[in-house]
Amino acid sequence: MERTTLVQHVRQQERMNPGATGEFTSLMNEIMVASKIVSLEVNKAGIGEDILGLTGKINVQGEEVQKLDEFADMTFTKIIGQSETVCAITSEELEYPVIIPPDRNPGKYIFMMDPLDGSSNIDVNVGIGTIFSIYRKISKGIKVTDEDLLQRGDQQIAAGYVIYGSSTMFVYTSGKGVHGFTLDPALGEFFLSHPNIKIPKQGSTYSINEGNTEIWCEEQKNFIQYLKEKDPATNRPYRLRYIGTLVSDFHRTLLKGGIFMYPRDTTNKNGKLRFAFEAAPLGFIIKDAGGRASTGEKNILDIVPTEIHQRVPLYIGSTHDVDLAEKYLATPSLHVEKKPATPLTGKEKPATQEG
Ligand code: P6P
Repeated sequence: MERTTLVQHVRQQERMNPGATGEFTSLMNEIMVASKIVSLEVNKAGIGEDILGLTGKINVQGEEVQKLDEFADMTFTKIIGQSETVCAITSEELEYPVIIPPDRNPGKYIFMMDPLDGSSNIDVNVGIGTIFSIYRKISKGIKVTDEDLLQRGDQQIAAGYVIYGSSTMFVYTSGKGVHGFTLDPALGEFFLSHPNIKIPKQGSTYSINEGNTEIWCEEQKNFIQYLKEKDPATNRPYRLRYIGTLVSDFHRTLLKGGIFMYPRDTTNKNGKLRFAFEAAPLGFIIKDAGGRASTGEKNILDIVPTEIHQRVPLYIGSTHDVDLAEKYLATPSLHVEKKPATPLTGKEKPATQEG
Protein backbone atom coordinates (compact mmCIF):
# COMPACT_ATOMS: atom_id res chain seq x y z
CA MET A 1 0.00 0.00 0.00
CA GLU A 2 1.43 3.40 -0.94
CA ARG A 3 2.18 5.48 2.15
CA THR A 4 2.28 9.26 1.75
CA THR A 5 4.57 11.09 4.15
CA LEU A 6 3.66 14.48 5.60
CA VAL A 7 6.34 16.32 3.61
CA GLN A 8 5.33 14.60 0.35
CA HIS A 9 1.71 15.65 1.00
CA VAL A 10 2.62 19.27 1.78
CA ARG A 11 4.83 19.45 -1.32
CA GLN A 12 1.99 18.05 -3.49
CA GLN A 13 -0.41 20.65 -2.05
CA GLU A 14 2.08 23.51 -2.47
CA ARG A 15 2.69 22.54 -6.11
CA MET A 16 -1.01 23.44 -6.71
CA ASN A 17 -0.16 27.05 -5.80
CA PRO A 18 1.10 29.00 -8.80
CA GLY A 19 4.33 30.78 -7.93
CA ALA A 20 4.99 28.57 -4.88
CA THR A 21 8.63 28.91 -3.80
CA GLY A 22 8.84 25.85 -1.53
CA GLU A 23 9.22 28.10 1.55
CA PHE A 24 5.90 26.90 2.99
CA THR A 25 6.99 23.26 2.58
CA SER A 26 10.24 24.09 4.39
CA LEU A 27 8.33 25.70 7.26
CA MET A 28 5.97 22.74 7.59
CA ASN A 29 8.98 20.41 7.59
CA GLU A 30 10.53 22.36 10.50
CA ILE A 31 7.23 22.22 12.41
CA MET A 32 7.22 18.47 11.87
CA VAL A 33 10.82 18.10 13.12
CA ALA A 34 10.02 20.10 16.27
CA SER A 35 6.89 18.01 16.91
CA LYS A 36 8.90 14.78 16.67
CA ILE A 37 11.38 16.10 19.26
CA VAL A 38 8.57 17.13 21.62
CA SER A 39 6.79 13.80 21.06
CA LEU A 40 9.96 11.94 22.09
CA GLU A 41 10.22 14.02 25.27
CA VAL A 42 6.52 13.67 26.15
CA ASN A 43 6.70 9.90 25.71
CA LYS A 44 9.88 9.67 27.80
CA ALA A 45 8.36 11.83 30.56
CA GLY A 46 8.33 9.88 33.76
CA ILE A 47 10.99 7.38 32.71
CA GLY A 48 13.82 8.74 34.82
CA GLU A 49 13.78 11.99 32.85
CA ASP A 50 13.45 15.00 35.12
CA ILE A 51 11.03 16.55 32.63
CA LEU A 52 7.79 16.31 34.59
CA GLY A 53 6.53 18.82 37.10
CA LEU A 54 6.65 22.56 37.48
CA THR A 55 9.43 24.98 36.70
CA GLY A 56 8.33 27.30 39.49
CA LYS A 57 7.65 30.02 36.89
CA ILE A 58 4.35 31.74 36.03
CA ASN A 59 3.68 32.56 32.35
CA VAL A 60 2.04 35.61 30.83
CA GLN A 61 -1.33 33.87 31.23
CA GLY A 62 -0.77 33.65 34.99
CA GLU A 63 -0.47 29.85 34.68
CA GLU A 64 2.20 27.65 36.33
CA VAL A 65 4.80 26.66 33.70
CA GLN A 66 5.50 22.93 33.48
CA LYS A 67 8.98 21.77 32.45
CA LEU A 68 7.49 20.23 29.29
CA ASP A 69 5.76 23.55 28.49
CA GLU A 70 9.11 25.29 28.54
CA PHE A 71 10.81 22.49 26.61
CA ALA A 72 8.16 22.57 23.88
CA ASP A 73 8.23 26.37 23.63
CA MET A 74 12.03 26.42 23.37
CA THR A 75 12.11 23.59 20.83
CA PHE A 76 9.57 25.13 18.43
CA THR A 77 10.95 28.66 18.86
CA LYS A 78 14.54 27.54 18.19
CA ILE A 79 13.83 25.30 15.19
CA ILE A 80 11.26 27.59 13.52
CA GLY A 81 13.35 30.65 14.42
CA GLN A 82 16.35 29.38 12.47
CA SER A 83 14.33 28.04 9.52
CA GLU A 84 14.68 31.28 7.46
CA THR A 85 10.95 30.98 6.64
CA VAL A 86 9.48 33.26 9.33
CA CYS A 87 9.98 36.88 10.37
CA ALA A 88 8.16 36.56 13.72
CA ILE A 89 7.00 33.96 16.22
CA THR A 90 4.32 34.51 18.86
CA SER A 91 3.65 31.98 21.59
CA GLU A 92 1.09 31.55 24.35
CA GLU A 93 4.07 31.12 26.68
CA LEU A 94 5.85 34.35 25.66
CA GLU A 95 4.59 37.82 26.58
CA TYR A 96 6.18 39.41 23.50
CA PRO A 97 6.73 38.20 19.93
CA VAL A 98 10.14 36.87 18.85
CA ILE A 99 11.22 39.04 15.88
CA ILE A 100 13.79 37.43 13.58
CA PRO A 101 16.58 40.02 12.98
CA PRO A 102 17.59 40.94 9.40
CA ASP A 103 20.99 39.20 9.75
CA ARG A 104 19.19 35.88 10.37
CA ASN A 105 17.53 36.00 6.95
CA PRO A 106 13.87 36.30 8.05
CA GLY A 107 11.18 34.73 5.84
CA LYS A 108 7.71 35.88 4.77
CA TYR A 109 5.60 33.98 7.33
CA ILE A 110 4.38 34.70 10.86
CA PHE A 111 4.23 31.59 13.11
CA MET A 112 1.87 31.51 16.11
CA MET A 113 1.60 28.64 18.60
CA ASP A 114 0.38 27.18 21.82
CA PRO A 115 3.47 24.99 22.24
CA LEU A 116 1.93 22.60 24.74
CA ASP A 117 -1.82 22.79 25.28
CA GLY A 118 -3.31 20.89 28.19
CA SER A 119 -0.14 20.90 30.25
CA SER A 120 -2.17 20.51 33.46
CA ASN A 121 -2.74 16.95 32.18
CA ILE A 122 0.94 16.12 31.64
CA ASP A 123 1.45 14.35 34.96
CA VAL A 124 -1.66 12.17 34.63
CA ASN A 125 -0.81 10.69 31.22
CA VAL A 126 -3.74 12.34 29.43
CA GLY A 127 -3.35 13.59 25.82
CA ILE A 128 -1.67 16.99 25.33
CA GLY A 129 -0.80 18.84 22.15
CA THR A 130 0.67 21.69 20.13
CA ILE A 131 -1.55 24.08 18.17
CA PHE A 132 -0.12 26.32 15.42
CA SER A 133 -1.19 28.94 12.93
CA ILE A 134 0.62 30.48 9.94
CA TYR A 135 -0.01 33.95 8.47
CA ARG A 136 1.82 35.84 5.74
CA LYS A 137 3.64 39.12 6.56
CA ILE A 138 1.42 41.80 4.99
CA SER A 139 2.94 45.13 6.11
CA LYS A 140 5.25 47.03 3.76
CA GLY A 141 8.99 47.18 4.52
CA ILE A 142 11.09 44.76 6.56
CA LYS A 143 9.77 45.73 10.03
CA VAL A 144 7.18 43.43 11.62
CA THR A 145 4.24 45.55 12.79
CA ASP A 146 0.92 45.04 14.60
CA GLU A 147 -0.66 44.82 11.14
CA ASP A 148 1.25 41.53 10.74
CA LEU A 149 0.69 40.24 14.28
CA LEU A 150 -3.02 41.10 14.66
CA GLN A 151 -4.59 39.72 11.49
CA ARG A 152 -8.20 38.63 11.03
CA GLY A 153 -8.74 34.90 11.59
CA ASP A 154 -9.57 34.16 7.94
CA GLN A 155 -6.23 35.60 6.83
CA GLN A 156 -4.47 32.46 8.04
CA ILE A 157 -2.81 30.53 5.24
CA ALA A 158 -2.50 27.30 7.25
CA ALA A 159 -3.23 25.87 10.70
CA GLY A 160 -2.72 22.58 12.48
CA TYR A 161 -2.16 20.68 15.68
CA VAL A 162 -0.14 17.77 17.01
CA ILE A 163 -1.60 15.40 19.60
CA TYR A 164 0.89 13.57 21.81
CA GLY A 165 -1.56 10.87 22.87
CA SER A 166 -1.88 7.09 22.48
CA SER A 167 -0.24 7.79 19.14
CA THR A 168 1.26 11.06 17.90
CA MET A 169 -0.92 12.62 15.22
CA PHE A 170 -0.28 15.68 13.05
CA VAL A 171 -3.40 17.34 11.58
CA TYR A 172 -3.22 20.36 9.27
CA THR A 173 -4.98 22.33 6.56
CA SER A 174 -3.63 24.87 4.08
CA GLY A 175 -7.14 25.55 2.85
CA LYS A 176 -7.31 22.45 0.64
CA GLY A 177 -8.92 20.00 3.04
CA VAL A 178 -7.99 18.79 6.54
CA HIS A 179 -5.53 15.90 6.59
CA GLY A 180 -4.27 13.73 9.47
CA PHE A 181 -0.93 11.94 9.72
CA THR A 182 0.13 9.34 12.29
CA LEU A 183 3.72 9.01 13.48
CA ASP A 184 5.31 5.60 12.90
CA PRO A 185 7.69 5.60 15.88
CA ALA A 186 9.82 2.83 14.38
CA LEU A 187 10.53 4.88 11.24
CA GLY A 188 10.20 8.33 12.85
CA GLU A 189 7.96 9.38 9.94
CA PHE A 190 4.42 10.82 9.79
CA PHE A 191 2.22 8.90 7.30
CA LEU A 192 -1.16 9.98 5.91
CA SER A 193 -3.82 8.16 7.95
CA HIS A 194 -6.88 10.48 7.83
CA PRO A 195 -7.18 12.10 4.35
CA ASN A 196 -9.70 14.90 3.87
CA ILE A 197 -11.41 14.83 7.28
CA LYS A 198 -15.01 16.11 7.29
CA ILE A 199 -17.05 16.73 10.47
CA PRO A 200 -20.65 15.39 10.62
CA LYS A 201 -23.25 18.17 10.16
CA GLN A 202 -24.72 17.27 13.58
CA GLY A 203 -23.22 15.33 16.47
CA SER A 204 -24.46 13.69 19.65
CA THR A 205 -21.74 14.82 22.05
CA TYR A 206 -21.19 18.04 23.94
CA SER A 207 -17.91 18.96 25.61
CA ILE A 208 -17.79 21.58 28.38
CA ASN A 209 -16.58 21.99 31.96
CA GLU A 210 -19.89 21.66 33.83
CA GLY A 211 -18.08 22.59 37.02
CA ASN A 212 -18.56 26.18 35.83
CA THR A 213 -22.38 25.90 35.55
CA GLU A 214 -23.06 28.33 38.39
CA ILE A 215 -21.02 31.12 36.70
CA TRP A 216 -22.62 30.77 33.24
CA CYS A 217 -25.36 33.06 31.96
CA GLU A 218 -28.93 31.69 32.08
CA GLU A 219 -29.01 31.19 28.30
CA GLN A 220 -25.92 28.95 28.48
CA LYS A 221 -27.51 26.91 31.30
CA ASN A 222 -30.71 26.58 29.26
CA PHE A 223 -28.78 25.26 26.25
CA ILE A 224 -27.02 22.57 28.29
CA GLN A 225 -30.35 21.64 29.90
CA TYR A 226 -31.84 21.27 26.41
CA LEU A 227 -29.01 18.97 25.25
CA LYS A 228 -29.59 16.71 28.27
CA GLU A 229 -33.30 16.18 27.68
CA LYS A 230 -34.51 12.87 26.16
CA ASP A 231 -35.89 13.32 22.65
CA PRO A 232 -34.78 10.72 20.08
CA ALA A 233 -36.31 12.78 17.25
CA THR A 234 -33.68 15.48 17.85
CA ASN A 235 -30.82 13.11 18.69
CA ARG A 236 -31.03 13.91 22.45
CA PRO A 237 -29.78 13.46 25.11
CA TYR A 238 -26.27 14.31 23.94
CA ARG A 239 -23.38 12.53 25.70
CA LEU A 240 -20.96 14.61 27.76
CA ARG A 241 -17.26 14.10 26.99
CA TYR A 242 -14.66 16.41 28.55
CA ILE A 243 -10.92 15.58 28.65
CA GLY A 244 -9.74 19.03 29.74
CA THR A 245 -7.16 19.25 26.93
CA LEU A 246 -8.53 21.43 24.14
CA VAL A 247 -6.59 19.62 21.40
CA SER A 248 -7.98 16.23 22.48
CA ASP A 249 -11.55 17.48 22.95
CA PHE A 250 -11.33 19.22 19.58
CA HIS A 251 -9.86 16.17 17.79
CA ARG A 252 -12.71 13.94 19.02
CA THR A 253 -15.27 16.58 17.99
CA LEU A 254 -13.66 16.91 14.53
CA LEU A 255 -13.78 13.15 13.91
CA LYS A 256 -17.12 12.29 15.59
CA GLY A 257 -19.11 15.55 15.44
CA GLY A 258 -20.79 17.47 18.27
CA ILE A 259 -19.79 20.71 19.99
CA PHE A 260 -16.98 21.90 22.26
CA MET A 261 -17.72 24.96 24.36
CA TYR A 262 -15.70 27.24 26.57
CA PRO A 263 -18.21 30.03 27.27
CA ARG A 264 -17.58 33.39 28.88
CA ASP A 265 -18.54 33.36 32.57
CA THR A 266 -18.42 35.66 35.58
CA THR A 267 -14.76 34.68 36.18
CA ASN A 268 -13.58 34.61 32.55
CA LYS A 269 -15.55 37.54 31.11
CA ASN A 270 -14.05 36.96 27.62
CA GLY A 271 -13.73 33.21 28.01
CA LYS A 272 -10.50 31.38 28.90
CA LEU A 273 -9.11 30.33 25.53
CA ARG A 274 -6.82 32.51 23.39
CA PHE A 275 -7.86 33.79 19.97
CA ALA A 276 -4.46 33.59 18.24
CA PHE A 277 -3.18 30.30 19.70
CA GLU A 278 -6.37 28.23 20.06
CA ALA A 279 -9.64 29.61 18.66
CA ALA A 280 -8.36 30.98 15.31
CA PRO A 281 -6.25 27.96 14.22
CA LEU A 282 -8.93 25.44 15.28
CA GLY A 283 -11.57 27.67 13.67
CA PHE A 284 -9.60 27.62 10.39
CA ILE A 285 -9.40 23.82 10.56
CA ILE A 286 -13.06 23.24 11.45
CA LYS A 287 -14.24 25.49 8.62
CA ASP A 288 -12.24 23.50 6.07
CA ALA A 289 -13.72 20.31 7.56
CA GLY A 290 -17.28 21.63 7.05
CA GLY A 291 -17.97 22.79 10.62
CA ARG A 292 -18.10 26.16 12.42
CA ALA A 293 -16.36 28.16 15.15
CA SER A 294 -18.12 31.02 16.96
CA THR A 295 -17.78 33.22 20.04
CA GLY A 296 -21.47 32.46 20.58
CA GLU A 297 -22.30 35.69 18.77
CA LYS A 298 -19.95 35.93 15.78
CA ASN A 299 -17.67 33.77 13.60
CA ILE A 300 -14.22 33.33 15.10
CA LEU A 301 -12.61 33.83 11.66
CA ASP A 302 -14.24 37.29 11.30
CA ILE A 303 -12.47 38.60 14.42
CA VAL A 304 -9.59 41.09 14.13
CA PRO A 305 -7.69 40.79 17.44
CA THR A 306 -6.61 43.92 19.30
CA GLU A 307 -3.90 42.19 21.33
CA ILE A 308 -1.74 39.09 20.93
CA HIS A 309 -3.03 37.27 24.05
CA GLN A 310 -6.69 38.21 23.54
CA ARG A 311 -9.17 35.67 24.93
CA VAL A 312 -12.51 34.74 23.33
CA PRO A 313 -15.45 32.48 24.20
CA LEU A 314 -15.38 29.40 21.94
CA TYR A 315 -18.18 27.28 20.46
CA ILE A 316 -16.72 24.92 17.85
CA GLY A 317 -17.88 21.77 16.04
CA SER A 318 -20.78 20.57 13.89
CA THR A 319 -22.60 23.36 12.06
CA HIS A 320 -26.05 22.35 13.36
CA ASP A 321 -24.84 22.30 16.98
CA VAL A 322 -22.94 25.62 16.84
CA ASP A 323 -25.91 27.30 15.11
CA LEU A 324 -28.22 26.00 17.86
CA ALA A 325 -25.90 27.28 20.61
CA GLU A 326 -25.94 30.75 19.03
CA LYS A 327 -29.73 30.64 18.89
CA TYR A 328 -29.98 29.81 22.58
CA LEU A 329 -27.50 32.51 23.57
CA ALA A 330 -29.46 35.08 21.56
CA THR A 331 -32.89 34.09 22.90
CA PRO A 332 -33.30 34.50 26.67
CA SER A 333 -35.59 31.91 28.24
CA LEU A 334 -36.03 30.08 24.90
CA HIS A 335 -36.08 26.98 27.05
CA VAL A 336 -37.35 27.58 30.56
CA GLU A 337 -35.03 25.74 32.89
CA LYS A 338 -36.74 23.26 35.23
CA LYS A 339 -36.07 24.62 38.71
CA PRO A 340 -33.69 22.15 40.42
CA ALA A 341 -34.90 20.65 43.70
CA THR A 342 -33.62 22.40 46.84
CA PRO A 343 -30.08 21.07 47.18
CA LEU A 344 -29.56 18.69 50.09
CA THR A 345 -27.22 19.97 52.81
CA GLY A 346 -26.54 16.56 54.35
CA LYS A 347 -27.90 17.78 57.70
CA GLU A 348 -31.43 16.53 57.00
CA LYS A 349 -32.92 14.10 59.57
CA PRO A 350 -33.04 10.53 58.11
CA ALA A 351 -36.58 9.73 56.84
CA THR A 352 -38.39 7.49 59.38
CA GLN A 353 -38.34 3.91 58.15
CA GLU A 354 -41.91 3.15 56.94
CA GLY A 355 -43.50 -0.12 58.03
P1 P6P B 1 -10.71 24.09 32.55
C1 P6P B 1 -5.81 23.54 29.31
O1 P6P B 1 -5.28 24.20 30.44
C2 P6P B 1 -6.72 24.52 28.59
O2 P6P B 1 -6.03 25.66 28.21
C3 P6P B 1 -7.33 23.83 27.39
O3 P6P B 1 -6.49 22.88 26.83
C4 P6P B 1 -8.60 23.20 27.97
O4 P6P B 1 -9.65 23.09 27.03
C5 P6P B 1 -8.99 24.19 29.07
O5 P6P B 1 -7.80 24.88 29.45
C6 P6P B 1 -9.56 23.48 30.28
O6 P6P B 1 -9.95 24.50 31.18
O7 P6P B 1 -11.13 25.41 33.15
O8 P6P B 1 -11.90 23.24 32.16
O9 P6P B 1 -9.71 23.32 33.38
